Amino acid sequence: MIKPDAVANGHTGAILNDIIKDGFRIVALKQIHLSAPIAGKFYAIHKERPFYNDLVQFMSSGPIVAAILEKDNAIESFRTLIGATDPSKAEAGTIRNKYAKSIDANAIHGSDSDENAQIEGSFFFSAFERF
Ligand code: FUP
Repeated sequence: MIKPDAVANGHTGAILNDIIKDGFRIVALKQIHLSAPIAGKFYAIHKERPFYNDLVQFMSSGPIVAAILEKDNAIESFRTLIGATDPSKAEAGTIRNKYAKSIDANAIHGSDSDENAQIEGSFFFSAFERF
């Protein structure tokens, strides 16, 4: 998911280009504006964390771009491509290093396991939207 900060700053095309150039295939793609309740549901796993309310507010502050991506070893490969959660710690050349400004507005989200990738993919896309 490309987050509201990166979409608002006009980085959608550059980020998708980095993702494609890294060998990912786009299976599904859409731009949508999440309501606060829907963003809260997506991040329900973080409900008890101190940053949850700010995270939900931020993730519903503007449109996001959701995608399902395919590649061998996709989870690990994508996390290498996006860099550390805190952009000040993200390696040079990573998406967060290039396009993110803070740990809360950090440009992009990647699933952390195959299981969560299935859950998160189904959160955004029906079977008819996957190719
Ligand atoms: P990541 O898997 O890299 O997206 O990171 P996490 O799942 O740990 O965190 C999810 C989101 O919560 C981050 F993208 C941004 C937000 N967050 C904060 O706002 N503050 C924190 O200290 C940690 C995470």
